[in-house]
Amino acid sequence: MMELLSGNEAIARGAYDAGATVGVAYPGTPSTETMEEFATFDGVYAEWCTNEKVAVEVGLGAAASGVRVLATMKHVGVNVAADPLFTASYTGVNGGFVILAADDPGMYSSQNEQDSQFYGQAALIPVLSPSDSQEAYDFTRAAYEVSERFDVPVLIRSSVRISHTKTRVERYERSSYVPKDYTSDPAKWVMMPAFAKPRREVVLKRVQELSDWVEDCEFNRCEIKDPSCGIVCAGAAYQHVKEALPTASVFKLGVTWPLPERSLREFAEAVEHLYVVEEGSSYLTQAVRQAGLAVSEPPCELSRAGELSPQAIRRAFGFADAPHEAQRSDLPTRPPALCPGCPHRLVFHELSRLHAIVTGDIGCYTLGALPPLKGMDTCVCMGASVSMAHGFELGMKSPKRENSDKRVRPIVAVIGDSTFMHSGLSSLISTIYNAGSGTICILDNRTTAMTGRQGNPSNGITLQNRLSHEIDLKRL
Ligand SMILES: Cc1ncc(C[n+]2csc(CCOP(=O)(O)OP(=O)(O)O)c2C)c(N)n1
Repeated sequence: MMELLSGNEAIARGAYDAGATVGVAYPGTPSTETMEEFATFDGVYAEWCTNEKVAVEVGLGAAASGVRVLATMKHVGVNVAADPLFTASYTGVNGGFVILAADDPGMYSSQNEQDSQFYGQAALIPVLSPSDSQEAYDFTRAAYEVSERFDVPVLIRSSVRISHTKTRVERYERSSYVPKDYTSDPAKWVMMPAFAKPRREVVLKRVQELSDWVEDCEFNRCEIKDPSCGIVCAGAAYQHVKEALPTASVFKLGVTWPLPERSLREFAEAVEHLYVVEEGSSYLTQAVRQAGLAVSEPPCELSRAGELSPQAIRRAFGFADAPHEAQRSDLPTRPPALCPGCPHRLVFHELSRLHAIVTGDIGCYTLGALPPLKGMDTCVCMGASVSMAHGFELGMKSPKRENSDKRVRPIVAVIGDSTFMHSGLSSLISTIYNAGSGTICILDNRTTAMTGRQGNPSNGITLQNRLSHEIDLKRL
């Protein structure tokens, strides 16, 4: 059956067709639609968790019990989930556990750029990097086999171009997966030092097994054309390379950790110059160099900032022409703005008038930082408004500041309802515990607006519209 699917939809279908029955996520661009799609399938359970750490822990529990699980998040969500993720590499899984990390090079809707492949390398869990929706489907489906065969969570690393572009996908029969049995095994699951030390040996042995497996893995392929120029690439970068340098030889990686070092060495021997083209980081370049291969630099440097494009690659490789660029620059820019009539405007207006130091947070309301409101001093990561307000309070109370009139500016944290539940709550508890006295404004618009109006604990609307509790913010 052939369908036109976005990478996100393809990942959801891949998981479903692999027999996954539990989905856990916290929304975040560009990953959000994946779980929204998965939640619509027959016979699955899916939920928004309060944050990504919780999602990975719920997912790990479900996988431990023996079912196949999909967890989805954006790249910064992986930072939040990193704690359970690194130790899940030690415990392993039981039912297959696949985690989508959707990166946002170009920062279309993010506070930073990160390459999630580093997480796979650091946590020693395999990373599959699809370059179109068919691969997103195929890799996700196969990731469950990999997860169970090597008893390890598997990371699917996508990026905005893959997540949101629709390409053709051929689907296969849904697997008739039967959940595995669960038997208590503290030596595998209770990660205190006495048990974690032997598990470390298991992890290291697994790295060797994965390194053997990846050499013959069908997700990597070598396309030999012009032997003077060989390019190693993966994900969206592969599509850009094919368009920009159609005659180049290409080693296309589907698995980006661990690397198929022997196969890469053979490719390097078959080409005169070996290059790595990648987006937003030097992860792959470093990894290929670590494998002992000499990587050449293109004539002009490829920027590590922003999204890659065929034009940028052509320029880096010394071609003067840059197709499509003129059309691009004709497009008007459309900076985001608070919706007309948004009640939060007044909050920022008032805070500006009070000349408050406003520690902000992430959500629609971050736009209150822009003119004409200009009502925000900081915005770093989800939850940081509350803890940074406490930090400002500590700094402003400093005795060295005795004669400064700056100390009289009120300090106010501004945070949305979903963001408060995500991680503002633990900051609030810390502030109260430490006798902080700042003001916190929870901008409760009864929804997670920024990512498309998902439910959250303070409005009590769950992903699959189950009967639920609504947390009372005032009482809390
Ligand atoms: C760790 C992390 N996860 C997810 C996101 C994506 N994200 C940014 S703000 C936000 C929620 C915003 O909802 P809310 O706080 O209710 O504010 P609103 O947009 O409704 O004003 C989400 C999911 C992120 N930036 N960082």
